[in-house]
Amino acid sequence: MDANFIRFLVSGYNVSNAVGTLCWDGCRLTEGVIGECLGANALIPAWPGGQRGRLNRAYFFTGDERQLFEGQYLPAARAIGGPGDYEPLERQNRALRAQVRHERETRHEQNLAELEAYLAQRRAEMGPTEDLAAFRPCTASATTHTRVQPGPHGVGYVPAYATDGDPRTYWGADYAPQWLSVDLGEERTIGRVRVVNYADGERFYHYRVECSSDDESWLTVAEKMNDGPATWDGDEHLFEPTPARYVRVWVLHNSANIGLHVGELEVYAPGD
Ligand SMILES: [Ca+2]
Repeated sequence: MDANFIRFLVSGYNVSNAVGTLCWDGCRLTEGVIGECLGANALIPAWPGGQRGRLNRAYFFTGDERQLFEGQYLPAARAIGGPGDYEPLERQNRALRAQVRHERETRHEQNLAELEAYLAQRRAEMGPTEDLAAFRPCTASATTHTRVQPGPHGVGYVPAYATDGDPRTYWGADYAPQWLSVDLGEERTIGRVRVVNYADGERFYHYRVECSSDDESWLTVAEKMNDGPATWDGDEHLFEPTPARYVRVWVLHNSANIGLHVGELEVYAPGD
């Protein structure tokens, strides 16, 4: 394959996106293309299987894939007669890439605004609640966000979904263990938590619930280590009255896949 064409290919968003499209179609890239792409600091898009070029260099075109690739994308290369043609194309493609990045950032800001509006609406709909964790700020060890599954508002399965009062919106992170923590705002005495994961009728989760007054030393107050299937009602745990400002769920296992999920984390005072 012509080296100039590969440089042209990886310099332009549209054309390198086309490579991504081919990847989604099950295409694999040759060692040479991977090397050129990495040399040009171009991202090789992830495709089913979740691999990226830097992690796995063993991609090769089959005969059909090569035919598809050359049939669809080599015509673009014919616009290049030499280095003099390549440079303006590269400038144009970099400008395109900058525009796409700008549009993506703008969209991200819009999505964040939609998430905030959604949370405000949920809060208004729910009204007063005994749940000390409701709409309190959450943090987490990680958050799942992929272009394939960008979450309800396009910004990932963010921690805020764990305290929005809807079990079916959830925080998510991949590869156990992961934690989600809610800040109650001040130290409270608590005696009951309810944890909802994600329910499909079969899968089960293992998790541990801890609380802390200083976000540093933690006391385990509840756990679920049995293999009972997760439900949308979740699991309720009663324990001795305990002072806590922070309540944290370590999700240790999901029997169905690599995702760890908390749909709701509710926290109550003893007797509530
Ligand atoms: Ca939720």
